[in-house]
Amino acid sequence: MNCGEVIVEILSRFGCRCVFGIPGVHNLEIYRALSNRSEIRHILAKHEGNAGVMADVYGRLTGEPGLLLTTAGPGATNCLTAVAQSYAAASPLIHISGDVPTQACRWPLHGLSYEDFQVDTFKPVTKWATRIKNVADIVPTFIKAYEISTSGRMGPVHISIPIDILHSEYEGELQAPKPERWRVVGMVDDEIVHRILSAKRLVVYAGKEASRYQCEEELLELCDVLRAPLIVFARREGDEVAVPHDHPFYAGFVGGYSHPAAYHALNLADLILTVGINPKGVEAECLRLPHRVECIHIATEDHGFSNGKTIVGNLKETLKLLLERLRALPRREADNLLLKQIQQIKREVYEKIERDIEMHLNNKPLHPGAVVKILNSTMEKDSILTVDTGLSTFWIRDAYKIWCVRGVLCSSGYAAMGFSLPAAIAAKIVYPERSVFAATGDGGLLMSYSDLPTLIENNLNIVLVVFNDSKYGQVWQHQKERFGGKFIATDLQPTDFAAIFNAFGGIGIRVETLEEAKKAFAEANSLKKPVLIDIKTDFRYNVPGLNIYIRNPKVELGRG
Ligand SMILES: Cc1ncc(C[n+]2csc(CCOP(=O)(O)OP(=O)(O)O)c2C)c(N)n1
Ligand SMILES: [Mg+2]
Repeated sequence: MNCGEVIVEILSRFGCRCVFGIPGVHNLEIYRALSNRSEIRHILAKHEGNAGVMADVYGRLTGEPGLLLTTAGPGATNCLTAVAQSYAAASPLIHISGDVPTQACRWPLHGLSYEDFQVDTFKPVTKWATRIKNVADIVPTFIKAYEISTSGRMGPVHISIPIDILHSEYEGELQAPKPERWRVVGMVDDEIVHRILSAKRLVVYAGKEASRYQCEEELLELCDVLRAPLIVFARREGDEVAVPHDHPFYAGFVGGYSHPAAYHALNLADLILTVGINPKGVEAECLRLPHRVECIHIATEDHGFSNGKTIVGNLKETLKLLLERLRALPRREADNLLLKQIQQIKREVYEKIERDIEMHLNNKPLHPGAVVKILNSTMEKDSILTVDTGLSTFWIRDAYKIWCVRGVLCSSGYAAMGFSLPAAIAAKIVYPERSVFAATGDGGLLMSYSDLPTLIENNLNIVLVVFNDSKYGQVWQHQKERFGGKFIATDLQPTDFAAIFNAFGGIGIRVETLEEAKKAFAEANSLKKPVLIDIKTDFRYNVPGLNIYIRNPKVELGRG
């Protein structure tokens, strides 16, 4: 058996069922081995950047590492942005890449001036990056990669495999058991339980790692048991931890901008129970506003928080234990007034945003909020929406109604355009029975549209919604604020994306009015085929949330 076959055998034993990638000379032996396997599906991407996003989202939704397979040099570096994004998102991912030979000449095919260029490139954007130098290192490397990517703060790892190693024969018997998952349960002692129960105004605050450990159900149950509000961390793109918008304990998001309900709850809290927040970033920064409060942190490692105790463990397992302990005790007395106030503020915010959109509902080109309203009425309760980076992102954050846990996926802080199409592909592969919608600007689609054929080849009936404003609208808005009437590099040529999708063999529908848009969504829903709805939208409207949410100047720009 050659090392390509060994790698695929290891992946199979680890339970891997899907790989996203593109072949090339330097990874062909892995492809040869994949061609003999039916248990591992391969999704052929058309750009490694898209393959990387697919692997990232596959990892987020399954909890198993997403697998990304590239060839050496350009194949590998093409996915650098996606791997960096998965690092920012704390997504479990293993990037396997072909590489130049161990004894490469100075400028080998796909190489640069030194052999370790590829692995060095990925070091800063992964939890671990390594180049396999000996055949005997393959099994331990893959075991370590799996363990690192799925434990603690999850994230990507990179493995470079020189082509000569890949072609070598593997001697001896293959011992590669599936590594044990990291299930350390944090110490929930009496003191902690007592402190939680005795808090007057307890707030539960979930960071993005809570979503990577798929804790949404436990968080909602915890809030129910404790009768405490839940606030979640949000980047500009939207909630990192997606829970139903109308859940009685959900109080909104905090971040560079904070929802007034969440801010109110945070302001009054005498104890904050955090789950999966990163101490170095905005997630923790929010807690200092407007004052420091005692916290109990449930975290994947001891970050040295100085404002309270930290319980280290697998977030889901630790929450389960905490729930078990709390369920056995008398219920905590709820602050009903606070809970009422939260619901009241949430209602007022929704109404304000609705009013803002209603005023422009029949305008042409369409108001982006009008499109979001149609999404709200078209999507089913368990539908998944993937979101790109651009103006549509803000409209979705403000006006879209999430109905189910993990119902929205966004790029998670790294904010790379071109996320939503490949993210939707992965979501549909993980959940073939659920409807999946992808929202993107025209600019975002131009960055990722090489994978439109992937929808058709794999018969993935995703509805792709294009907010087509012939602009880098979000950048235009920034320039409007800051350039005193001058604009540069924001115009995009008017493009008929429906025609492009039709040319690829999909169903493209172009719409300009509200009625046409409603009809197109209804049609897309009934067709059960890949559909692209190209909607002419207007980039000039101010996003209402910016005047409603509370700005955190310290974290908004640059660090927000
Ligand atoms: C990969 C990448 N390049 C550049 C940017 C900067 N950027 C943020 S939003 C944006 C414009 C987005 O345009 P579009 O997708 O058409 O959405 P719109 O704002 O027009 O709705 C740009 C260029 C980015 N976030 N990611
Ligand atoms: Mg645009």
